[in-house]
Amino acid sequence: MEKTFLMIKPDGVQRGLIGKLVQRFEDKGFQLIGSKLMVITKEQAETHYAEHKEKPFFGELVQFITSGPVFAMVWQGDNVIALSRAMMGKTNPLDAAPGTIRGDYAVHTGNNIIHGSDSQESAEREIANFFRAEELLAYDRALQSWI
Ligand code: FUP
Repeated sequence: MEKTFLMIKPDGVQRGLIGKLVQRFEDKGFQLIGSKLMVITKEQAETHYAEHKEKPFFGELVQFITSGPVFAMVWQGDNVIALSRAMMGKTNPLDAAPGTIRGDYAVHTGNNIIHGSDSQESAEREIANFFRAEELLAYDRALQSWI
């Protein structure tokens, strides 16, 4: 089953959006198989955003993502990577459609509430950066066959 790494960023946690955002992914039909509230280390942040290392906003990005607790999650389901990206909306909230998470809750690119893996390769790398294998719990749900 496909898995993705989603993370409610410090702005989403500070604004009290954890419950609402978890609800959206549960409502869609995805299964939460791991989660934790954590303050990520500078090393974890730099690994997570390694593709942006040379960008002018890299320092600010690492500073922001380590500035307070994040809510890290692993979700499972068919096409969960692409579908959760669609639910999040475009990176820049100016382009994010109403009805998406960033379209509904975010104003600036820097503080855009949530991260989601953009490919299977990123998902595997990102899950390994934040979770140990034993922290992920696969379990059967009776409702799953209806989705
Ligand atoms: P996304 O995959 O939608 O999270 O977007 P990116 O990987 O392109 O960017 C990661 C994060 O870098 C964004 F969530 C916010 C930050 N960023 C900026 O601050 N400025 C930019 O111009 C682009 C991205």
